[in-house]
Amino acid sequence: DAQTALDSGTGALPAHVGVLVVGAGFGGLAAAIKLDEVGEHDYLVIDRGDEVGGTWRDNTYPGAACDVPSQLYSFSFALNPDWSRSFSPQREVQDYLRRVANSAGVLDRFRFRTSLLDAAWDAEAALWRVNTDAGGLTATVLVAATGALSDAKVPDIDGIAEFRGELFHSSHWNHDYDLTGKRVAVIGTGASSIQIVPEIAGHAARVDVYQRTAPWVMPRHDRAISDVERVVFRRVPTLQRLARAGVYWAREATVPMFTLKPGLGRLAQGQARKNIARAIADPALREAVTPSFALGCKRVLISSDWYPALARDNVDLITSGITAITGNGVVTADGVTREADAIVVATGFMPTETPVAKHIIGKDGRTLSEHWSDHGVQAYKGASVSGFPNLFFIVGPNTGLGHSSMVFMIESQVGYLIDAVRTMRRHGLASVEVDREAEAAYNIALQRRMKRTVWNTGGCSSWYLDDHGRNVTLWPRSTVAFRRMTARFDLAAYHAIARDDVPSHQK
Ligand code: N01
Repeated sequence: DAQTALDSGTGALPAHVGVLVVGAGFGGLAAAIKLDEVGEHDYLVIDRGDEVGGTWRDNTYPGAACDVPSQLYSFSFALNPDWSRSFSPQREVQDYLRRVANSAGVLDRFRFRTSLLDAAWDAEAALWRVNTDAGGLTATVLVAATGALSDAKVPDIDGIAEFRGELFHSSHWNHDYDLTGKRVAVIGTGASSIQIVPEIAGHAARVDVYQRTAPWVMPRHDRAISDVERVVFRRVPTLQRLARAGVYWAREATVPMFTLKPGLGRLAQGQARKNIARAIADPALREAVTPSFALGCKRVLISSDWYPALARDNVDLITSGITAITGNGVVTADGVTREADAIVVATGFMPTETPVAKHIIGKDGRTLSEHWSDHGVQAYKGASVSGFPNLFFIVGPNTGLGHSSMVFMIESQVGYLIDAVRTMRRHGLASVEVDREAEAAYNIALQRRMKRTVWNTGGCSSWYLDDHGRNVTLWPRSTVAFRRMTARFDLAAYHAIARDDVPSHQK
């Protein structure tokens, strides 16, 4: 399967496509499959990587696994009866995506090792002029399915470039470098770090964990899925759908805790505190790992081996801030230098910057980054931006989740895209551009709702927020509400131009 996924997608680029999708992760793959399903075969997916998978292809660090229950972490149209655990290891998610791509028969429409350089809207011809490092093409519709967590954020720590040991980001793990017996510094205590540290602590000589902010960590109730369950799920898919629905609604029931009544999180905080008390005897360490903000304000992490790992003799939690990195170690504000053979930078990604925005040039000749730096990062229904006709986002602004599976949100957004493409065809439209007023009204209402969520009131700073403290990342309602909102492409909110009014338009 892996070889087929690698071998496909190597042909030359066509001169023009109806729909160009950038990104071959969950989002791009779902877009391809659904376009195919409705008979819109004139599409192409490009990706800078070697195969499908996106973030699941790239994040191969030790311990990488999904922190959303596996029953929820698959497409609704391709359930996976073969998950081996209730929380899937990265490899299984990646294998699943390869299998889905292969069996859908869409890979001949993918071009890998192809990076978007720029895409500029040509208003006269009503199409996108796209340059990639594998050549140029034009596209009627451009879909940014590039993900929120695809570009690594490496902090600009004084002296970081001078470090003479091995240094890599969690999403670019160097598997050729053996950490056995090494002194390892891990910077960051987010979702990636809490999976990495317990895995490497057993064979590294020592691990220094540099914590800037303690996260809330709930127990992870992971278990093996038995052969019997797998056979049942394979033979009776309805039972798997029922199991999935159970997990789904349990997650959905937690939405008010994040969005309406942040106080409800105190119950969960009690559980998280017990999780600390069970694993850590040292009162000073207990205090150091106890967060000072409301649960939910940052992503709630799950792990049953994080605190036990921190309690190991060869693991130290360092809470004094990093001031510099030298040729052979890390210096903290208390004046101590700790030597390290390797530094793992688990400092996250650039979700609010949306790096692809630098490459997309709208109808007034400015990039989407420039547009957003004036107006704030925002989109209509997470999908469309005024000034950028025929551009659609999958995992656009304010479509992320703190409580459930992104795959559900991705399918909603793909549904909106597909309906847009079909609406354009049905009405003979060359372009659709969301009205500035509709976009503004949508975002004013959204940010008003955001004000009472735990992400804004919980007393933390997080990657959910932009430089002005606006949450531009998460969806502040239930996923059901999002599905309803995106069920139909909302043509009334768009300025449309008919094909007949664009003489040179590609049919
Ligand atoms: O990144 P993060 P991540 N000096 O941004 C710290 C998803 N994910 O890669 O909290 C020192 O969460 C930073 O500190 P602070 C998931 O959505 C999913 O761990 O900003 N420290 C924080 O502790 C997740 O939320 C899975 O004060 C610095 C850490 O680095 C998202 O990916 C698994 C620093 C960064 O945490 C990102 O997770 C893994 C600096 N200069 C990830 N800069 C699943 O299981 C940052 N930090 C599905």
